[in-house]
Amino acid sequence: MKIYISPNIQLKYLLTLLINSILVISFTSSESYAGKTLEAVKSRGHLRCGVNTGLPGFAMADPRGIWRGLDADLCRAIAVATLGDSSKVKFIPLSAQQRFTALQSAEVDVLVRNTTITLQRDAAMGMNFGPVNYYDGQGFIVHKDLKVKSALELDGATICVSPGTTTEANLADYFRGKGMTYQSVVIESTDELTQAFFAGRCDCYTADASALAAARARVKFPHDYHILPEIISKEPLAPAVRHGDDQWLDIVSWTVWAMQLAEEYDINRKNIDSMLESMNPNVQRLLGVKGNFGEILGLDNKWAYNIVKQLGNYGESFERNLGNKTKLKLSRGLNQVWSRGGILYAPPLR
Ligand SMILES: N[C@@H](CCC(=O)N[C@@H](CS)C(=O)NCC(=O)O)C(=O)O
Repeated sequence: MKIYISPNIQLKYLLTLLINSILVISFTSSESYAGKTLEAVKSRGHLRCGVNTGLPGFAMADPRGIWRGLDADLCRAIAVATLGDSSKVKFIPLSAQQRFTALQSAEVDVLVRNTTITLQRDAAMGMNFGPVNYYDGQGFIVHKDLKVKSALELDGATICVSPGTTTEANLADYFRGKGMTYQSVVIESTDELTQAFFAGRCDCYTADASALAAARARVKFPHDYHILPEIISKEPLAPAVRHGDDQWLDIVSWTVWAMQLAEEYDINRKNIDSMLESMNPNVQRLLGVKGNFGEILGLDNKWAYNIVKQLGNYGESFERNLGNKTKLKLSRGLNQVWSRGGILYAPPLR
């Protein structure tokens, strides 16, 4: 297990960004990807999708080796859009620190790995982000024995945190802003990090709130742990692609939006064939009954129909992976279509 305790997180974070930026410049200047990703995926016959090494609800291989989760479903949806078949994906597990170089070196076609959009990542690291597929925020979890009720009581605490994440940087900002101190225990593998926390090596574990729910769902006595009320950051998680291939960004973006639009128009896996008869022009355009919207993207006109037929709409994927029937039991909150009180607002497909 690789553990180190770092008093100066901010410097280390900047150093990681600098190294990543140098790698980005060397990769992007030597190769141009314009329009090439779709061609590469088609000729290879499968999508290479960068995912988490194991985050329940988002991307995690089940005991049979089948990848499950909201992010895994988005990888499959992109495979359906481009190749017509949800099984044509190779899942590439990546740690937080590996993820950006894997995308830049074209080891993956797309990164769907609980990754927060930030200005640095967007503008200085050679990436473009598609639409958010999960609105998250950073929180803290503690053992109930600690009798801590608020993050403001964590002064001097030992905190488990993942390296190369916005989590690490937000933690430093939050504590500095409150005039509090902490000692971080930084471990690259999520599995080992959460094990270290549950074994009592840290007073507290900080991560995206969905990841805290996922971690708690994995322990024997989840009720021994308390997720503190403070959410200290915005973590809009979105798929990322390389700069320089606009068509590919459009495909990834409209794949996210197609699943959200299907939910907005009440199209699901069960009723989709009867929806082909719908008189609603929005439904007709989405399902390829009218227009050539797939073709405009470089895809089959039945791209969105195929996605929903094989995987369901966004809400179906959410419920299957994160909702009340899962161990995570996350509520829809912001991650609901706008017409039902959330902030998922897909643009018009016309
Ligand atoms: N959303 C944040 C955090 C993402 C993140 O990587 N979180 C950790 C904690 S759940 C993780 O997934 N670690 C797993 C790993 O690095 O393999 C980011 O984009 O920086």
